[in-house]
Amino acid sequence: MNKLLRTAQSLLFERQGTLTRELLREPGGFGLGQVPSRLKPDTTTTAVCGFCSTGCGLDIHLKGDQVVNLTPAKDYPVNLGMACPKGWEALTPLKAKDRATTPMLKNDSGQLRPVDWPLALSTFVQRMKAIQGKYGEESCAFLSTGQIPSEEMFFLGSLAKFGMGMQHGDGNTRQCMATAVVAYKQAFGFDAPPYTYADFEESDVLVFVGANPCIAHPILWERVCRNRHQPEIVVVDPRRTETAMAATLHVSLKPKSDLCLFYGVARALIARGAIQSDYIAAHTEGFDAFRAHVENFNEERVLAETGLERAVFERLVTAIEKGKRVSFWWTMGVNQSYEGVKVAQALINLALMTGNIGRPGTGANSITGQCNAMGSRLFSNTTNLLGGHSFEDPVHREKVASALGVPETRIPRSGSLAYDQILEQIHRGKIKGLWIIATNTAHSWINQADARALLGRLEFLVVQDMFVTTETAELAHLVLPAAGWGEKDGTFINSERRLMLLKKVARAPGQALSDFQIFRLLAEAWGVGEMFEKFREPEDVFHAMRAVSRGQPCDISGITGYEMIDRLRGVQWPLREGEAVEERSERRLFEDGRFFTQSGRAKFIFADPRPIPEAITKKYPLVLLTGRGTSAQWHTQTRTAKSPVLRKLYSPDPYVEINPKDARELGVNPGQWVTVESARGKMRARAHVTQIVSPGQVFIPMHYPETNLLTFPAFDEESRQPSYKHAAVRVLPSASV
Ligand SMILES: Nc1nc2c(c(=O)[nH]1)N[C@H]1C(S)=C(S)[C@@H](COP(=O)(O)OP(=O)(O)OC[C@H]3O[C@@H](n4cnc5c(=O)[nH]c(N)nc54)[C@H](O)[C@@H]3O)O[C@H]1N2
Ligand SMILES: Nc1nc2c(c(=O)[nH]1)N[C@H]1C(S)=C(S)[C@@H](COP(=O)(O)OP(=O)(O)OC[C@H]3O[C@@H](n4cnc5c(=O)[nH]c(N)nc54)[C@H](O)[C@@H]3O)O[C@H]1N2
Ligand code: SF4
Ligand SMILES: [Mo]
Repeated sequence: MNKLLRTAQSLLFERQGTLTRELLREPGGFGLGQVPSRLKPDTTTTAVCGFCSTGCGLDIHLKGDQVVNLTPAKDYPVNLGMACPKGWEALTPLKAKDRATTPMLKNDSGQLRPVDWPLALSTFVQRMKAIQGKYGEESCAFLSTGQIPSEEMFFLGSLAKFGMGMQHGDGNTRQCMATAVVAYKQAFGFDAPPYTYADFEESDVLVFVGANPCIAHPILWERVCRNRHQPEIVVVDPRRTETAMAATLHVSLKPKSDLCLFYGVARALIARGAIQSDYIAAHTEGFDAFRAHVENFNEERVLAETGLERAVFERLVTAIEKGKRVSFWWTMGVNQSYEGVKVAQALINLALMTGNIGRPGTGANSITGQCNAMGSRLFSNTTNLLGGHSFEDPVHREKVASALGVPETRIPRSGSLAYDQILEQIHRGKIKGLWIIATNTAHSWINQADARALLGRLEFLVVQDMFVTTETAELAHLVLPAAGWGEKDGTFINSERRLMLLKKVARAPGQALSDFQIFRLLAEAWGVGEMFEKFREPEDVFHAMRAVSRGQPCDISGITGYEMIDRLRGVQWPLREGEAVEERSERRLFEDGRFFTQSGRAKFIFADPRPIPEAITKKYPLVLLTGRGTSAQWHTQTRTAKSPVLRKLYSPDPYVEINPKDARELGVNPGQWVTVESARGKMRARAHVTQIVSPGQVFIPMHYPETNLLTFPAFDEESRQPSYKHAAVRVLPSASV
């Protein structure tokens, strides 16, 4: 028996060894290749940026086979020759000194030490399988990301679930887009952001809610600036952000009073007769109940709960009433709320009742965050089955199984636990092995002290990242070194549903491999190589994406391959087989008034506002808001902090925005170090005394690792998205941390 096992093992390792050697040698296609095989020397090639979901095209210039620099692509329909500072600096982090260049394994004294790939792979397999053997298959889970190509997400989600039997896997998209996903699915019948970027230019009224595009989507803001209709630009945000300053109307409401506000707006529009009854009758359902519901939100109530002046409220209503092409845009100020789904739906309701959908310059439009958030929504196989399908539906399971050639019995019969529930299962001792890919949980998750403690309790934590120095990698038992953007091929899907190519233009350092290659090696090592034999390179997976998407609202079967995406400068979904599309075209959804629900009608969905989970108290009298700080900082800063140019554009010290009135009362001077404390933790920050925040509020950017020591773990019940943008804190004028 032992002999048999040994033979089997050595065969496996032999195969794995050959494969590893093959992968490492393969020219260009993989990590250690010299010249990216598909690129000619001395050329310029266009690839999509790897930071935000805008999806700017970047022209990357090669001298010989070496990348020299990049410039924003002039003829790219998204960015029209523009890029923000992160885009210009996209190549810099690739050369950082702390890149993960070999697999690293924690030794007995708790230090991460370099090991070779065969040992890393066998350790992964042996330890995960041992945990599954002891506690059941569900005791191992994964957490992934909206920042790797769809092909890699697809491979990961298939390998982990169908191959390794991990039922649970979620991603940082939960922190970001889950609310919009649920809101769209319920109202439109599918997770389908309807717009195209031309809508920024064609609206005569743009309403931005909880969105700060000047900082978070600077090139989308450039598109707004190209609008020739002298639009009314409304910003609904408690803070007077850069975007609010540039707007024509700032609606500075009390944090988390959005639901009350938009129901009040709906009521006022109905009262003024400013609704499109024909549209409502032909294309929607549930309006009468909605009309009855919003009766409860009269102007007095709205003004009391939102803290707005009457004139501001009325101007907002009038703008929507008078607008011919009104578009509603929302981001994290909506999604990251304990009642975010209902706020998003309140915006959808406004668009539906005024007929502002399916026409140029209109829409209820959620802007995505990460470069491939939309890809992860459709193709990560986490809460949805691949291609926006349902795990619960046997017909869907059969379709996906046959498209992939995997046994239907390998497909779980329900979706995954959400991110917070996976952590909860770690807490309960039910999940013991965790594989984290391209997200930095120990910095970005809400109520971080708790999250770090939980990660520390795992029997086996694998972190697959470009860098060894991330807060999460430092907690890992095993680090798998990943190639980054610019070092691999694949596709991203941007906010307007456009599939675009990223390209391998540089080789990854040392032994680092693309996530795609790592998944292939792990599939072999796990013993399920044959199940994924067809996935030789990313484009093979792209064809699998086409196959599973067939017949879905996100059908991409008409996109024949990477060459077509490159030639047409990106292609928006849907594109069904046989459909034609022009180069640089822009398309929006719902132009025919038909939605993806069973009845074909969009739904009015609503609920009563709920109390704030952590209200301010005498001890913690200030509301903490968090979000993006500058256009030069990206999330947990593993990439952007590596650029000397970007570092010049933001404060190296954590800072807290505080209103002059509060600063005066607390005896805090501008620039002084203070302590910000919540019931869960505290941090040092410099006081940025500013009118950006109203009295009673403070704001700290999320880019500093301490910020999430303060946040309060409340979640939207329907979407399980964390409510990052409300916690009760106090500010102490001394820095006593
Ligand atoms: N430079 C840069 N750009 C980025 C990113 C980055 O890290 N850096 N990250 C990307 C990602 S993943 C995302 S998700 C997007 C996020 O993009 P945004 O959502 O635009 O950015 P945030 O700053 O998180 O939040 C937006 C605003 O919500 C407001 N807000 C807080 N509470 C409320 C409320 O109760 N009601 C309303 N109406 N507003 C509220 C905040 O004051 C803030 O100004 O940015 C993307 N772009
Ligand atoms: N307080 C507060 N917290 C927040 C938010 C907030 O507004 N307030 N916003 C939330 C939101 S919207 C988001 S999206 C999250 C973001 O949170 P995270 O996802 O944790 O942030 P990132 O810094 O983008 O982490 C990405 C990680 O992937 C690595 N990486 C980059 N490219 C690759 C690759 O190709 N392969 C691999 N394997 N690794 C790679 C990076 O080095 C980095 O460690 O933060 C959330 N946290
Ligand atoms: S706006 Fe977003 S996609 Fe465009 S260059 Fe900046 S980070 Fe990249
Ligand atoms: Mo995000």
